[in-house]
Amino acid sequence: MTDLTCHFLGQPLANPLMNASGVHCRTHAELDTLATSAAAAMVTKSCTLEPRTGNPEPRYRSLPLGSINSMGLPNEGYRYYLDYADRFDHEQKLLFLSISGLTLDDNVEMIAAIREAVNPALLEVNLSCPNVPGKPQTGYDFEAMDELLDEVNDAYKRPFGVKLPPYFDISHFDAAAEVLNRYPRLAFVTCINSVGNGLVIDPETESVVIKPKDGFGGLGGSYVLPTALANVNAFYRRCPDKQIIGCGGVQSGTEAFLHLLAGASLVQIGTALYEEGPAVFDRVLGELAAIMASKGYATIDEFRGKLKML
Ligand code: RRO
Repeated sequence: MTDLTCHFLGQPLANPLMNASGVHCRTHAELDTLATSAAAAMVTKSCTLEPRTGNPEPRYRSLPLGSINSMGLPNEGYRYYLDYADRFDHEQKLLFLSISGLTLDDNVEMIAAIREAVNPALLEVNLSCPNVPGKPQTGYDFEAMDELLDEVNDAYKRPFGVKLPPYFDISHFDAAAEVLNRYPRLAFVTCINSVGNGLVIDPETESVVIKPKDGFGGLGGSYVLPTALANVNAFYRRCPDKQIIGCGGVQSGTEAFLHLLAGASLVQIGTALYEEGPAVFDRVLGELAAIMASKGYATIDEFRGKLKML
């Protein structure tokens, strides 16, 4: 029998799968369908202080190798997700609450309210929304990132995590990890958010395919798998006291296996969940179990983080 159980921050979980923030997690109804899915954990849509309708449509497009989006942080406001977390059955699944304040003060205000809540949801601070016009990604400004983490660390006394943008240079992996490692209570790192500001052009219509930001948007799906694996492994190596959540390009058991091999403790599904709905978790878990069985692995710990070098 293949055992898919794992641990996250000391908590046992039935399997390592969860949704990627933004997909199937904006409304209570969507969150409820995740709650009844085979995923062992789930995360809410990144939220702001007040509700937002987001960018004009079309703002998401499925593509042969993935997706492009410029949603613009549509969400119901943090109180809505906090309310969900307060009423959630935390025995059933691990719940993450993702926040993405438009300013440092907004983040601090949301954290102050979350701090008072009694529910055990895990806080994730999104440092990497690529789609709000005029708002650069905090994760690409190491000084701003340090300032924000310093505030979060002061305001919030429980373990928390961050969602990072993809990095593309070894010096940036080093610099980001150095900042993250200043904060021992920063217990997990989610890699990666979408690859920001891609441009997809339809040759037939000679047009961009999404409306906001002149067609520029975040890429997900197969386009980003090698970048996601690189970031997971880079932070797995550099942040030995933190757990890594892998996100990017998972559409079957094979990519989930690769994320685990690169060092991820949990694995998120975004574009494939959008395309297939929550049944994707059953399929990917079955495929992952079959891969493990074919390789003679009885547990995830036998191969997690054990990527081989040449
Ligand atoms: O809402 C979005 O446009 C969005 C967000 Br907050 C994010 O973190 N990543 C993304 O691809 N889209």
